Amino acid sequence: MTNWFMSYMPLQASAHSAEIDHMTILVHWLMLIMFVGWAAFFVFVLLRFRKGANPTASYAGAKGKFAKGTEVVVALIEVVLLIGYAIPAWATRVKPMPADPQAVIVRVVAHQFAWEIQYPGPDGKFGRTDPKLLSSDNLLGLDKDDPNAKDDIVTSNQLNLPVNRPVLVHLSSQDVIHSFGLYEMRIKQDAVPGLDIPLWFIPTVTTDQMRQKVGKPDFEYEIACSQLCGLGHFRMRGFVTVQSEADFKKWFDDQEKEQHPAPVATAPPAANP
Ligand SMILES: [Cu+2]
Repeated sequence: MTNWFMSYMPLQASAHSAEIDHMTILVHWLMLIMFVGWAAFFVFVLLRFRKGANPTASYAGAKGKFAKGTEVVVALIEVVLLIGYAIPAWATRVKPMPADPQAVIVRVVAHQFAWEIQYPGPDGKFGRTDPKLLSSDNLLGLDKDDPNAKDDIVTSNQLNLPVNRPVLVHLSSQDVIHSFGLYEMRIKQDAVPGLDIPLWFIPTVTTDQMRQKVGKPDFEYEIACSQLCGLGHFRMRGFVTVQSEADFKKWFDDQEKEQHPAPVATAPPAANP
């Protein structure tokens, strides 16, 4: 059943996705057993207490201990799933990211209906953003006069990440509640206006490797907004490109050159003859 179940799931592409899937499969097993069990019990009750066999209603109720016993067993299994699997998986995700100077730190800001991505640049500091600076060509509201913003890289709906390095995302929203869903990474987190919510994961499969796995040369990891956030919710899609370290560095350097071209050196004034 595990293989059958997994064939309906997005492929795993982050370090913790197998753990999440393991728990999801256990929960589905429990639900399947309960569905069959309760359905059989329901049919049994329909037959056992049919009008023909019980012409006069009994107001005392059934005396059997079976139903109560089953409820206790189901509750116990749920406690085991919660304490043994769900809480530990949640605790790892909300723990601070493993200290790693090589981690990629990025801001993701949701708005109706797109994802704005901000990389801090080589100085490691995010430039200031301000809602007053929002405009059609500055969808992040970045304060370009802030010294920390001078080397920041800003993209729309495109998040590039290196493979096998922890990624720390600072997630926020400019307007309503959105939800940052990366299905192959088994990541989903609400983006809430006024809050900076950290989340982290380690991508383990590059986009190129995933294209080969799924046999689709145009496959892309998608950032799907997972909260109904307005009329344009259906088109609120971003993309994640997971790259080798060298490809990521090249992409980053190209963005730096494109977004922050070095000031053109002006020729010194010609000396008067
Ligand atoms: Cu949204």
